[in-house]
This record gives sequence, C-alpha cells and structure tokens, in this order.
Amino acid sequence: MTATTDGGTGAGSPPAAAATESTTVLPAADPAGQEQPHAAAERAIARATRHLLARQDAAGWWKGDLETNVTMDAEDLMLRQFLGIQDEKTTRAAALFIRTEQRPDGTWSTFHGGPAELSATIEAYVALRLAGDAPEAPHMAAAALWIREQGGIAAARVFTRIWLALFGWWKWDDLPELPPEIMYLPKWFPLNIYDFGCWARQTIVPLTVVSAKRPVRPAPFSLDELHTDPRRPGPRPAAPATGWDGLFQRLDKALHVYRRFALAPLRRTALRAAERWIIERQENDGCWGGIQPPAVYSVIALHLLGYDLGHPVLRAGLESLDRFAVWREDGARMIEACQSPVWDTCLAVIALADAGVAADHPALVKAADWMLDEQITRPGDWTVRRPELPPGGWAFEFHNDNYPDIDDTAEVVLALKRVRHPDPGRVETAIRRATRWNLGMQSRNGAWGAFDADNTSPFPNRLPFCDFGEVIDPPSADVTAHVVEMLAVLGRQHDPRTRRGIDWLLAEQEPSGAWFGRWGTNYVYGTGSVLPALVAAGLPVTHPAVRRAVAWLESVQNTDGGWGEDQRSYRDPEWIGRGATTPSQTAWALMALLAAGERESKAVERGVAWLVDNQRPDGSWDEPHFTGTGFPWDFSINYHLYRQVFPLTALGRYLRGEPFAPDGREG
Ligand code: R19
Repeated sequence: MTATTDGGTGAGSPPAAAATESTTVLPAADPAGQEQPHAAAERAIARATRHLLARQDAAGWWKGDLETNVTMDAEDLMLRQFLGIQDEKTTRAAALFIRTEQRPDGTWSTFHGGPAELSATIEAYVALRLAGDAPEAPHMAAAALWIREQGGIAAARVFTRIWLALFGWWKWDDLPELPPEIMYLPKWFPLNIYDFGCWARQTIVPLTVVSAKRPVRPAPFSLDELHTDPRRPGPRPAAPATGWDGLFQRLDKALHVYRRFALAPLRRTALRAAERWIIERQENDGCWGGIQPPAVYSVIALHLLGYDLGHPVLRAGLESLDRFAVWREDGARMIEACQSPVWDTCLAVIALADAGVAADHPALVKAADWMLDEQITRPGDWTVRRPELPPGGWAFEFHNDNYPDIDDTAEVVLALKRVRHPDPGRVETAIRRATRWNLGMQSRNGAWGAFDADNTSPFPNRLPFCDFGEVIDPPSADVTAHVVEMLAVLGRQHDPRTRRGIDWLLAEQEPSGAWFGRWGTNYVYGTGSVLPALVAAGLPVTHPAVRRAVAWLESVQNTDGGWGEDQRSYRDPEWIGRGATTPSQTAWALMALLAAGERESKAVERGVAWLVDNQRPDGSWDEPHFTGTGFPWDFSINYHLYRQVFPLTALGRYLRGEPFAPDGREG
C-alpha cells in the first residue's frame, strides 16, 4: 500500500553514505572468499540508510502508516452518519478503500491473508450501504450471504452491535449493560475504571454515557438481510454459565433490571462524573488517548450530553479525527487507529546508529531534539497506582500526555544513548527522569506492563461487555525486555530491580525456548526482544536459556533463509514460529541470534542473504503481512516503518557488531 504520508519531506541533511563508510569496521575476509556477502550487505545498508534518512520529517520525526482493518473506516462513516456530518468526497474515498479491501468471496479479514472476520465484514457492509452500495450488487449480496451463514448480526462482537443499535438495527436491551455508576467505584474496588487497561478505560467511560442514553437515530434503510431470522432479531441464546461467568451473567441481568429503577439523581451525578472525566482527558490536539476508538466514543458521548457540534470541545475532537485519515494516491482514504511517531522515531534512530551513521549526524541530533521536546512532564492516569512517582515518560503518539508508555520510554532512552548531542546535560537529565519513571512503574512481580503498574485484575475480562481484545495491561516479556535492556545500557544491570526483571524473563521462557510477543507478532518478536536484553544485562551467551532460544529460532527458520510468523499463532499452536518470511520478523530473529553470538552461523548468513536479496532497488522492503500486535488475534497492526527500521538494525549489527557489546564499545 502506498500512502501519501509515508513519504517524508527530508531532513535536509546529507545522505548517510559518507558517515556509513567512515565508521565501517569490516571484519577481515576469510580465506573462503567471504567478503562477497559482506559487500552485498554493505550495499544494502547504504541503500536502506539513504531511504530511511529521506523519509525523516523536517521537524525531526519519522512516522509510517499504521494500518489495521476496515472497522476503523466503517466506524468513521457510521460516526458521520450518526452526527449528520457526511460529506460526498469523504464518503466516496472511504467506500473506495473499503471496497478495495474486500476479498473475492465478499468478506473482509482483519490482517493480510487472514480468515474472513464476521464483525469486520458486518461493519464494512453497513458502511458501504450508507455510502449507497445496493444490497443487490454482487459484492454486497455475497457479503450478506456469508454474514447470515455465520449467524448474522447476533453473532457479532459487542462493539459492532452498539454501532448498529445507534441506528435502530439492534435493540439496546439486547446488549450488556455498562452503567455510568461505575464512576462511583473507589480505586480499590473490583471493576473500578482503573482496573481496566488505559485504552479500555478511555473507551468504557464514554460508552457508559452512550449506554445510559441509548440513542437511536433511525437509518434510512433496514438491515433485514443481515439477520438469520429478520422477524426475531435478538441475541444468541446464551448457555447458562457457571462459576465466575455465571456470576457475571447474573450481574448483567441485575443491571438490566437496575436500569429501570436507577435513581435519577444518582444517574445524573454519575453522568456528570463521566463528562468531567472525559473533558479533563481531552489532549491539546483535541483527541483522546491518541487512539481512534476512545476519540470516536468521546465525541458521541459529549454530543449526547448536550454539546453541540460547534462547541470548541467537539470541534477540536472532530478535527482530530480527520487527522487519522491517510489519503492515498489511488483516491482511497484509510483511517489509522493510532499514530506512531515517537515509536517510529526512536526505532529509526537506533537503526541508523546500528547502520553506522555518525552519532552526531544532523538527522540524529534533530531526531533527538524532537524526542527531548516530547518527554512528558505532567502526571497522568498512571499516578492512580503510583501517586508519589514524578513524571518522565514518552507516549507512542504526537499528543497523548496522559498516557506515556513504558515501552516507548525504554526505546527512546536507548535511542538517545546513540546520539552525540551538543547539549549532553539536557539528554542526561531527560534520561535520568525517564529511568526513574520506568523503574517506578515496575509491577509487583518484577516485570513491566505497557501503560500502568499492576494492571492485572482478573475481573474486567469476565464482563459480558468485554468480548473483544485485551482489557487489562499485565506485564509482558517484550516490554520487560526493553526496560531491562535500557537499564543494562545505563550500567544498572546489577540493580536489584533489574535483576527481578531478568528473573521474571527467565521464568517466562516457554518450554520451546521462545518468549511470547504481546505487542509484536509473536514468539519471534518476544524472543527477538528478550535475547538482546538478557545478553546486554550480562547473561553469558552460553547460558542454557540463551542456547534454548537459539535452537528454537533455528528450528523455525524458513527454507528461504528468512523468518515469518502468522497472526494465527495467537490462536493455533500449529502456527507458532511459522508463516511467510517477512523483513521485520527476519530482522528480529537475526537481532536475537547476533546478540547470542551466532554471527558466524549458517542461520545468520542465510537470514542476512534473504534481507539482501529481497531489498527493493530504492533501499526499502515490501511487507504486506501484519507483524505488529494491538491485541493478540483480535487486533493486528501493519506498522509501515517496521519493514525499514528492523532490517537496517539487523544488517547493521551483522556488519558492525552489537551496539553495546560487553567490552563497553558503544555504536
Ligand atoms: C509498542 C508500543 N506500545 C506498547 C504501544 C502500542 C500502541 C498500539 C496502538 C494501539 O491502538 C489501539 C488501541 C486500542 C484499540 C481499540 C480498542 C479495543 C477494545 C477496547 Br475495550 C478499547 C479500545 C480498538 O482499536 C485500538 C487501537 C509497540
């Protein structure tokens, strides 16, 4: 997919070729004439470096498109319909995008090459009908037939049925309750909003308002063709559950009854509290949390609470939604779920440094300046669990000051360590604050989650409302590894807190030798994150955990020399470590093997050869497969810059060695 925002404006700095050459330390050619692959890798690095440098924005950041699935585009059109702000041009371009994503059998999937997915297919179908596509058109009839075969609207996820309820296509009574009175629950009580992961919290609070108001703005047509029995559209008869699930089923029934008797003043005050909570969390750019779903639902909720579309709060909110749109050269308009400039920028800096670009190269200094300006210096929702901790993290997005994340903070620090900045004191102060914040965010078990400490309540997942994605933010191996690597590079590998992180990682290793990937797909990402961290922290490459991981990676290498792991690995153990070779996953495997001292191995040589042979003439790689994870299985991400930064890092480390080798040599 070519997207217009993918091209940068250029940093106005010279290409990196000179810098690359000046720092090249080529190992001596061996007698068998091994300089051939090295020379090819050198050329690949030079091309990839040039390509990446050319895509830097003049302000210093990088940002690739964040591609997800058509529910984003469909929900955007449904929002416009609901608010009555459709415009011809947007509708046409969004419908074009949705149609180009449809597969020959009439369905939509949520990742490249994935199976048809019911909720996405329903939402896409509805959006196309709103855009004027006739139900009799072959592409529409095929979709509707497939939807009915799968159980129709009744079998769709809760979010999809909420969207349909807004237009009268589904009954509010046939949805789980989400009462605004949840706002009264104190921070220590089960199911209070801070028990939810921040993305779920930001979604749920506005949805309590929607769920209390139960708005219906009838659509101009019926959707009978999406029900298995249009005379009796209703929920699937749920089998009476036992244990916790049964308890939560009964709780939901009780809440439906409560709704009818809810004391008006109690409800009014709860809605006020939700309104205040939402307003306080609108960011400077008008968005909420930097992610599309909370922003969309916050706009709807505030509108239902009486804010008209001209109100400054809603105007800014709607304008922020427009910025999620990527207009492509083919005239199609794609909606990003979220934007990744901080994440892309730190990874790009690391990749360029690994490639041998000089530490004081203007592009790196400019990127460092931009990152330094992005550091968050005010408290956010995370203070609920860590009230005494001073701020100092980075968020993933341009503006999301309320939700810095531990993963971005670790990688930004690792990137800053690679730059020779004219004001080292400023960098040092930033790193000191960031380190204190990340250390303070360590969970009780010694590991790190993405946005909060100890966000591990077992209850949110039990709610009938929560049938999609993750709703809590427990520690993961990938985030923990990045923090451990950061601490090790700062010389804190012996800090007891680092040691607890290492112990947790060692205990988390699967019997196979791999680590689970929470925010990247999947075990290749987990293992590619953990091995470099453990070795940086001083674990000898002969350690059994390292050897087991190496053996696992070698066992799943594809015959073409690369690595790939399908999203299906989250569902089906058969797919673990398996899938079409991709540039980013090949790079992750190489980063792990190189950290483990396998530079001279056949596996590494073949992996490097795959990257070199599959690079495009312009220095980029192609990557249709989704290798990023929003929520395992339910929400996959194709980060368009991954195909560039990770191969460059892997090739760079192959030729120039590890950035922070134990002998203290820094890249
Ligand atoms: C590592 C860096 N990170 C740890 C940050 C990764 C951020 C990824 C982008 C997240 O984008 C999102 C987040 C949430 C949603 C939802 C959603 C689904 C269910 C509920 Br309940 C609430 C929200 C839908 O789309 C999203 C996109 C890489």
